[in-house]
Amino acid sequence: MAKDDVKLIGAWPSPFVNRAQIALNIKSVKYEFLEEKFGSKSELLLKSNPVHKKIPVMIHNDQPICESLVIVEYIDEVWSSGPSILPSDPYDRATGRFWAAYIDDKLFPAIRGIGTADGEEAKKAAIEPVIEGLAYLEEEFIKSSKGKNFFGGDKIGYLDIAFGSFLGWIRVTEKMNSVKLIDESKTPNLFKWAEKFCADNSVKDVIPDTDKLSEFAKVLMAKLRNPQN
Ligand SMILES: N[C@@H](CCC(=O)N[C@@H](CS)C(=O)NCC(=O)O)C(=O)O
Repeated sequence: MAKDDVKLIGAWPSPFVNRAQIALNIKSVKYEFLEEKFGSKSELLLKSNPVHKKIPVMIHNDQPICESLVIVEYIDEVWSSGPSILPSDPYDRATGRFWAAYIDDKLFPAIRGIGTADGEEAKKAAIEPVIEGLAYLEEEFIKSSKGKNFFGGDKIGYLDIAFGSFLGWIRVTEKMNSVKLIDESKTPNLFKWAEKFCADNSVKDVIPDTDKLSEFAKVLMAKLRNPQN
């Protein structure tokens, strides 16, 4: 068992930070949460992640680890005696990493695009790639869950964390744009999965409440529109 001095530099609304929190919870690792102030970057963050200057950064025994998915993999390797996060089969691991990259590179930017689209037509066009992406993930869920509750089978695994961390923002996007993205009739498996994921002990206190996150989203959007304020 590793010697455990664990600090996590983050902020509650960040889905990337939420990934690290969920992984630490799965492994029952105690950590100190160092909350960054919205709109500024601490000395510790700049020193620990000088390349990207982004959260999350996990500091394990004074060593910084950056990038949420790298952190999740690191946690899985270091606390290997806890429940496994990555699949044991190399092909399943490769597939999980493929979809995690798809989520970060394509799906999340597309979801953000709904929030920033101006006008009805632009909104409609922005929703299309999200619906397409969710249909892919519905298919992947059917393949990889093999009739169980999670992408990872009986327990939450790597792809559950990579995708599930965005559920708070997906719900906020649904609410603020009066659109259903994870729709019970179109993606019934993802719909059930999302409920189970959010109710899990390792997740339920991590994924932000939709109303609270909506309030934060309004502040964030105002700031993006007018960075001077
Ligand atoms: N690829 C990174 C993305 C992290 C990220 O975008 N973090 C945001 C918060 S949600 C951030 O720190 N933004 C500050 C900035 O862009 O300057 C990861 O997976 O950790």
